[in-house]
Order: sequence, then C-alpha cells, then structure tokens
Amino acid sequence: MNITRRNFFKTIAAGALFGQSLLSESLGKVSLDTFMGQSLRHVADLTTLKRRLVPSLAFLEKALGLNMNVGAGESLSVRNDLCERGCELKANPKTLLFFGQISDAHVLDEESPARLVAAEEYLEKLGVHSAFRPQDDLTPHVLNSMVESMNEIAKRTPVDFLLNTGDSLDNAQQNELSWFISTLEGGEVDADSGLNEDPLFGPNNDANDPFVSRGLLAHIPWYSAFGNHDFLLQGNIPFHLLSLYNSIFEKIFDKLVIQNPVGDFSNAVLKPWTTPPNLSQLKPGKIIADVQRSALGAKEYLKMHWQKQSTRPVLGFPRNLSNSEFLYYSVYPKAGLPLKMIVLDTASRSGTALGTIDEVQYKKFLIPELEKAKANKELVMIVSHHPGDDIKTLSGLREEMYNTYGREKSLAEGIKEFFSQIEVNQNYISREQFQETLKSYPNVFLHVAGHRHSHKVTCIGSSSQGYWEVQSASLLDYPQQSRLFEIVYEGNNTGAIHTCVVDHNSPSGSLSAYSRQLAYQDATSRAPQSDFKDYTGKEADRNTILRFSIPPEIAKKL
Ligand SMILES: [Ca+2]
Ligand SMILES: [Ca+2]
Ligand SMILES: [Ca+2]
Ligand SMILES: [Fe+2]
Repeated sequence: MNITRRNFFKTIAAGALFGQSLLSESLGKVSLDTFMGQSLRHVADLTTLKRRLVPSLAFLEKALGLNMNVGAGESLSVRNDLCERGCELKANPKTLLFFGQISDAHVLDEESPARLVAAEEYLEKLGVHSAFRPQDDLTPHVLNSMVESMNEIAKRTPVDFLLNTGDSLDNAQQNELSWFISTLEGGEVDADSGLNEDPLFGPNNDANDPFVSRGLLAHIPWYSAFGNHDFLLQGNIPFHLLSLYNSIFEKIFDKLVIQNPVGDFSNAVLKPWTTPPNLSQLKPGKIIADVQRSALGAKEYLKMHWQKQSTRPVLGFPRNLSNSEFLYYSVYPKAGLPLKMIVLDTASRSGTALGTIDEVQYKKFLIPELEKAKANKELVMIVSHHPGDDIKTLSGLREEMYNTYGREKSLAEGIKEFFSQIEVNQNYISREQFQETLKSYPNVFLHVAGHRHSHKVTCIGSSSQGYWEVQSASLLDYPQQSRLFEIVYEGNNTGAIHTCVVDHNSPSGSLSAYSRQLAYQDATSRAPQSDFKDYTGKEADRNTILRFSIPPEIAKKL
C-alpha cells in the first residue's frame, strides 16, 4: 500500500497549493452507483473502478517478487468536451451496447530467426525498444488470463462482443496466429517452435509448456482489426520486400538483417528460458527449421480464422468481406440497435510500423459506409489498429522514419534507398483528411484504437464537430490492461461512453502474474526516456465518462 499512502501525502501537499483545482476535480468525479451505466455497475468490482494493482515499493516484497499490491479503485471522471455548456449528467442512463476491448496481444514466437534481437542493443541506443522484452515468451498466458477475466465479466452481465484492435501477433507468423486463435477459441496452445524444449522440467511451469485454454465464452462474437505486426515482419517489413530490405541494411549493420522465419539460421540463437537471457551473450548459429513459422499474407490470415471449427457467431472477421487482400468491414454489433461499427485495415502495405489508408479503402469503402449510416440514421463507431495521429501518407511515412532513425546517418541513407525502390504509386490519405472526414459526420462518436501500447483518451475536434478517440494499453507491455465500454443514452439528445480499464486476474505465482512483474520491471528500467507512465496514461485516459451529442433524428430511435 506504500504508493497509495505516498500519493495521499502528495495529494495533500498539492491541495495546499492548488486547492481550487483539486476541488473542481473532485466535483468532476462520479459516485459509483448513481450515474454509472447498468452493465459497468454490475461488474465494477472486477475492474479498476473498485481496485487497482499498484506497484509496491517495499524492499522486502520486491525481493520476494511480490511487487504488485491491491489499492483503491479509480472512479469515473467526466469529460464534457463534446457537450454544450450546462449539460448535466443524468442518473440511470439507458445501456445501448456493452463490449470489451483487448489490444496488442503480440502472441510471439520468441525462437523465431526473423526477429531483430541481435540488433537490440543497437536499436536501444536509437531509442527503439521493441526488439526484445523479458516477458516476450509469456504473451499467450497473458492473453489467456485476460480472456478468463472477460469471461468473469460476461458471466455477470451480457457482453455484446469482444473487440481486438490488432497486433494479435508479433511477427506475422502462422504459428503465432494458430496460438492466438486457440487461446481465444479454447484448446491446447503449445507455443514452441523448432526444436521441442522444456526449459524447466515438468508440465505447467514455464512459458514453453503447452497449456489448455478455456477460450472466450462461446456465445460472444469477437472482431479483429488488422495491425502492423499481423502483416509485417517485426511489425515493419512486408515479406515480399524482405530481400530488398536485407540487401540495403546488411551494408549498414549486418545484425539488422531479418532471416526468413522458416529457415535454419538465426543471427542470435534464442532458446526458451526460465529467467530472461542476457542478450549480449547470444550468438549466431544453426537452428531447427520450422515451416509453421511461415509469414502470413492478409488472405492466409483471414483464411485461418474462417477455417477454425466453431459455433461462435463471429470469429475475428465476418464472412462478407468484400476484398480478402484488405481486412476492412462493417457490422451492426447488436440486432435492432442503429449503431454501425466500421473496422479499417491500417497495416501499411509499404512497410513501417505506421498506419496507412489507401484511396480505394477511403473512397470505395469508408465514405460509402459513412454515407449509408447517415442516410439510415445510425450512430457510427470507427475501429482501427492505429490511432488517427499515426495515419500517414507515403511522404509522411518517410519523414517519420527519418525522425526516428535519422540520427544515425547510414541508417537514414538506408531508409532513403528503401523508399526509393518501393512502389510509389500508392495514394494514402493523410491524418488530417481522415480526422476531418470523421468530424464532418455528426453521427460518428467514437474511434477505438491500440498500437501505442498506452491508455489515451482524446477529444478530436470540439462540441460543434467532433468525436472521441480511445486508445488502450497492450497485453505485452505494462500495465497489460484491457478496457470495457458501455455506450449509453441519457436522453435529451445526449449519449456517453462509460469506459474503464481492467487488469488480467492472475493469481500470484502464475505465469501471467510473472509476466506482469517482468513487464513492470522492464518498463521502469527504461525510465526516464520511456517512463512507464506513458503506458498507463493519465487518470483522464483510463476510467471516464465521455459525453457526446446525438443528432435528434437518431436519438429518436434510441
Ligand atoms: Ca515459445
Ligand atoms: Ca522450440
Ligand atoms: Ca516445463
Ligand atoms: Fe503493438
């Protein structure tokens, strides 16, 4: 409880200086039972509304590895940015939709030779921290625990669907997708590739041991968005451009070479572990080739979902996708509710971790879908892996890559050469065009995204024209939290998104609890350059009531 007490004293001290602002902040808080949506009220004790896991500072607890404590919950703060002045909260609003969101599960084959672990130290110097994390191998266990947590919630109150905002995989590999789907659907998950290893003798005691997932409750549909790590090697390189990429980057630094994932050679042989390896001691060498590591294209990615035997209403993607090379679609997630969900495919076919939307998806899909929803008097929520800020044009991609890697002159040259040789006839829309379009439709109220591995709630636009963008943390990095959304109608042409974050409920001593501890240590060891608070967000990025106006012709139907 140390940190809670410390925060309490900090609050008291701050209050003496800024009494007025603390007072208005506390008035902005909502008592749990009066205004909260019915669904959240039923499950509040399973969420961070009632109790939060807080890192312990106690030396002894840390030494024993018990570095998470249970602290007080965090109640909902109200954000009225999109509401006209004087708009008062209404008690007992009507629930329209209740769903969960998971993001960036990064189910990962840590043994894959197509990883950049050999270049980790080099990349770290450039401020890039994504080639290796000590909790990498435990990702299926964390996903499994979060699925169990969502099931506990769904047993209490009806959940309309589970939304997965992408980066389900880490390296776009077939075996990673089969582990991801099995974890969500239920069945055996054996997250081991190449040689069969058991780093700690016996079952159920290390990340490499097979386990049986119970899966998400069978009546709940789940919908996925396609992320950069679902399509691109290391979340950056299109498989068909791998030899071009390698021919350029091996001249600069041979540890930046990405080996074919199915091959038998690794730049840094990584064997399954019980305690995370010392990267500086890894050596290049032969490994057992494994065809199940093959890289997936969008078509194969989709097919693996559709081939899975299941009685679930929707498993990842609906069956009516118009174009299996691009995984965008729209659905009505609840029968009888005039609310359309439009899911975009922002994984860039030109490479990089950034997001792109080409003109075909924009003009032939997004705009017509928005027009139809407007004509039919429907609310619209947008879903994509990337948040709006990361939607780029081709020149935007290039510029962002220079900004990130340009300090290293040879790397900047390599990026220039790479971009000069890839297809340049791609017309991608800009962030401005994307956000201006969404703002121009008064029925668009929400954009749900992932990608940045952090909680963030942003008001895009203003009360005359705007919508909410909600990003959620990853299951890979600390705090490994997911999110619930309850969409309510208050009456008086006013709606609200009641949202809160959820911890995976993992008993102390379990592999997923161990992963959370490693993730916490990893995040804090990287401070201050990448403070873990970036991942957890500010208070107003987590548990909030986000209010918005509903066009009267739609409100009439609710
Ligand atoms: Ca493994
Ligand atoms: Ca293995
Ligand atoms: Ca074992
Ligand atoms: Fe991610």
